[in-house]
Amino acid sequence: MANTLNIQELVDRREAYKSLEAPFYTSQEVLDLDLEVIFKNHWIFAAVEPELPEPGDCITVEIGNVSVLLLRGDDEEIRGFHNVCRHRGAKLIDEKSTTIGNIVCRYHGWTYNEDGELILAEHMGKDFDKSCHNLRTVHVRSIAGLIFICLAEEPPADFDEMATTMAKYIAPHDIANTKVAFQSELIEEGNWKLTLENNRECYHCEGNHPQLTVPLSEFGFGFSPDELDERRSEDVAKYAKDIEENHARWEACGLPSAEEEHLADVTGYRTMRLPLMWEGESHTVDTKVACKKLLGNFSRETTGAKLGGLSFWTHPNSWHHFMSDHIVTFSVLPLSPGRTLVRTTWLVNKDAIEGEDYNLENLTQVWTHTNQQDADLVRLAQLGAEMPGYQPGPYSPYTEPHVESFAAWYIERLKSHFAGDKKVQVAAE
Ligand code: 3BY
Ligand code: FES
Ligand code: FE
Repeated sequence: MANTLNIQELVDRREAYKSLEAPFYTSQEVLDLDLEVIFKNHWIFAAVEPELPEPGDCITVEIGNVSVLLLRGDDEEIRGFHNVCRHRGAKLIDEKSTTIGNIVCRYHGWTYNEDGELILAEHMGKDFDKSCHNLRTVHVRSIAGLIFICLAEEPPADFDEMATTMAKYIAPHDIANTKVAFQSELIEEGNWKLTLENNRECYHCEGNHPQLTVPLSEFGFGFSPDELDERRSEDVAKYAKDIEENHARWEACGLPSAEEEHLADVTGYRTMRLPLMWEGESHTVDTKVACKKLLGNFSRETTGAKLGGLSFWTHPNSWHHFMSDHIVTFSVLPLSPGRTLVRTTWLVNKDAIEGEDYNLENLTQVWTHTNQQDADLVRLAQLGAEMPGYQPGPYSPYTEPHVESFAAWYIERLKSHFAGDKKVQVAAE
């Protein structure tokens, strides 16, 4: 008799501060549940507004078996729809990115306007009610240019709190006046949760990320008390002072910088602006800005270029780094139990000219290399999770607390689902 996996039992017996049991990383049943409970019922980071800068610009985002069409209308608003025709269900927009007038289905020509209303359907007879066949909408919210979508009928309401807080942190980087300098799509050979867990710690950074010479420095200081010799204690104290002084300076420039941690919320997130090492201007190999034209109102004369790195991490699928000259955003989408898409987007001032103001190689190399190195680590973690020798192992309380926050959040969301929480409804198919 085939073994059936009791996911609820695995959820209930999960031990805090330990990695998850193997089926969470390897099983198709768990991935199906993740897609339903996590990805269809939470706010998912999907894109940045500069990916669709003009009215008529349209992009598609695939979440599991759902394709979402995002379209900027003449009123500049971005709307989201299920990318499925209401006639016989053909996929409407097949491209990743295009520019359209109305949404016209290629199959029999049904045509929808930018509000998703069916405005043309030939040969359906005079009694046919077009208004019953509008596109199904998807919730879309932009936080100062970061586009989040939610496939649930009733999305988690605490998004508003994150949006209010984060708009203040992000707005000075002025995403509206940026352009996409580069976008990469990397398929990691591992479960999406391994990608997220890997992102939530820098325990692995020293040994694996030679290009990350502008470390997200806080991660370098996860010493346990017995490891704090005199030299390390001095470094830690110096870094704390550095943060304090920089925060005061940045706040005076109108840049919110203090840590906000809401990792146990349904819409869980964390943010903080951190100093960068050495010259400390940006995420580049020489740590200087990659783009001469800074973002927003930043300038060498007023704010200076040393504005640290504002990091923003969200459950379940994103992280972002905002510097004085460029922004890097990462979106994680599961493809199968052992394959995950990581989409990385680099934004620079929209007036910056490639070759003159920035060099693409210099702009992208830290994260291109770091992503590749992370992909290789995730691949190894997946290979291990698939072996009979795998057992959940302990997280470091000093360097992996945010891995625990992510795992605990995930388990809590599944518990909530099993408890029948109305806010997390699995769509009845
Ligand atoms: O990009 C990040 O936020 C994480 C943190 C440290 C490791 N990884 C690079
Ligand atoms: Fe779209 Fe027929 S399936 S018009
Ligand atoms: Fe890494």
